[in-house]
Amino acid sequence: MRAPFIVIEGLDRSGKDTQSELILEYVSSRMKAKLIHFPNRETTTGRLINDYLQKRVKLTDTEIHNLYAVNRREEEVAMRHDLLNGTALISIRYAFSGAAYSKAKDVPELPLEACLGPDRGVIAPDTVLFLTSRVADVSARAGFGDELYETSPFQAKVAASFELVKQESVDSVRWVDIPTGTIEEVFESIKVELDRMLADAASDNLGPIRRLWA
Ligand code: 2DT
Repeated sequence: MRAPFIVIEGLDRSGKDTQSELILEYVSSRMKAKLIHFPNRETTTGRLINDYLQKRVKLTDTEIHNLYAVNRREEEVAMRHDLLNGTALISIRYAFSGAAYSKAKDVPELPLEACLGPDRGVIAPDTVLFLTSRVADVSARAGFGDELYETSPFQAKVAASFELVKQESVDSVRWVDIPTGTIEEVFESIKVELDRMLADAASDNLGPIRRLWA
């Protein structure tokens, strides 16, 4: 049985970590499941990305963009193996953040096509759960401002870029905008999608692994 690949996306501090724990618990009660997170800060590329985000090293916008994409490609073999062997994957962030954050920088060397390019052909998730949120809300949350991208003007640009990325993605993935609400309300909306995917997985209806933006 091919297992589902679920991505949770959204602005910084939009509740991805909290919801992903709930998703993991829910899916784990039905099938094997793993939580992953991009950037994976544990690998060599991930440590460099971490130093960049903590403002300890400087990289060009193109260098960091490509580094994030490599950080994802490093996991492809293991991800494919898990999905084909019945382990559901829940990923906090993926190529959608990759394209949206770099596009939000609004620099000439990274037009939308260059932002999508390095991730074309990666494993496509079955569903993207996009946590909608207002910039004013996320910027008021604890810890906001610690890392490089956590400023309100930048988050507003990221929100606009996610819209562009969504338009590029709707043909190849199921993209679901999850309305804001309490933790419980948000999870209720998410559960509808999880039930659909779990039913598809159980009846072997997910189909083969697809490629993103390819
Ligand atoms: P976390 O706060 O989730 O650890 O993310 N980012 C992330 C990018 O700019 N490109 C990417 O490809 C990915 C996956 C979003 C750390 C920051 O990294 C940004 C916030």
